[in-house]
Amino acid sequence: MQKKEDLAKDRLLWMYTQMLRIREFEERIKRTFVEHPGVIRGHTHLGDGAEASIVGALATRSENDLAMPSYRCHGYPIVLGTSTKKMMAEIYGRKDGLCQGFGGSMHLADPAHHFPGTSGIIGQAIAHATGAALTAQVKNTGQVIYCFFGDGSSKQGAFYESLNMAAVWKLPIVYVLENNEYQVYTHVSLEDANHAAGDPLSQKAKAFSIPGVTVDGNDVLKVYEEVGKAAERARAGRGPSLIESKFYRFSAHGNAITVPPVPTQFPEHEAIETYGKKDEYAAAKAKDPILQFRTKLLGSGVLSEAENKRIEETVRAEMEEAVKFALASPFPAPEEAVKYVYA
Ligand SMILES: Cc1ncc(C[n+]2csc(CCOP(=O)(O)OP(=O)(O)O)c2C)c(N)n1
Ligand SMILES: [Mg+2]
Repeated sequence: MQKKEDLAKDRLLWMYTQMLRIREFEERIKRTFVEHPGVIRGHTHLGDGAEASIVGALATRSENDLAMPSYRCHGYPIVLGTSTKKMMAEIYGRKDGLCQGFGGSMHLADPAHHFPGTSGIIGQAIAHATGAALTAQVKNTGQVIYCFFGDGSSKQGAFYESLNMAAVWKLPIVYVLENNEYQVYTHVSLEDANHAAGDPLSQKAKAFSIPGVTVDGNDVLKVYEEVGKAAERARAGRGPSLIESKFYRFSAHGNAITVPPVPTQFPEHEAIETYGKKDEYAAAKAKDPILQFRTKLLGSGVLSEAENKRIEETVRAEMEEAVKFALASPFPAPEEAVKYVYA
């Protein structure tokens, strides 16, 4: 893996573009709730705010490494190369979706692009990813598994059992604890509701004698650096690490607006307004990971204003196409409902 100082211009621009693609994809889903009410059914959890954390981590992958996140999962396959048309169609519940419309937002899967699947049962994806790391070790595939989960999920029993097993067997896995400050509506801090004991949460690594670091999850290059070290360690057969990546969840916990009255504006601040934390939200927005990276790239001459405009337009056009594709796709036939049910 290259040092962050040595990353070539095209790699930096690739990272920036992936961050924009994730943001725009999520923005299009928000707009869907307003522009095409009733089209998205069931819960949808958005990952805006996590762009630097996701891209910084996945930029350290080798070709066959797997990414295994939790249910807030749209950003990862976008970076891995999954078709955003198929993703959008899946979230719209359509036949041309990634999982023929049966999985929806929480259960995207694309094994061909190193994205085996996700789980709506929080914490369980940690166990699944640990199992995948055991497979990689037993079969000697050379793969590293990138496991992502939230601050809330880090309290689950599966977290402790999995990290214990991975540490004992030195499994090739990197645990990325995404501390976005919230578990549904409950804040992580000690002063507030205190849902998760321990600060920083990365100190949980000490219990397993594995490296544990906390990183600014709004800084894509810092995430790249720390996750990169952990991935190299895993690949060298030295076992797992725990990286706590700290950023902010810009959207409400989840969205499921399927019945009238339809809002005229997406309730972006829903969670924040529930708590009356507009200042907290504004402070987090000032540290927006995309804004920070863009400023850095413009300042260092890696990106020009003209090139930025071109990238933004390309990304917008891609997601516009994804929405059109999804809307044009039919629903699966009712008789297909039991097709993939085995028990
Ligand atoms: C086992 C289980 N318990 C409770 C829930 C309900 N639930 C859904 S998301 C969530 C909080 C997850 O918080 P976190 O792990 O921080 O992830 P984030 O939503 O912030 O990405 C809970 C409790 C669930 N899905 N599964
Ligand atoms: Mg959280």
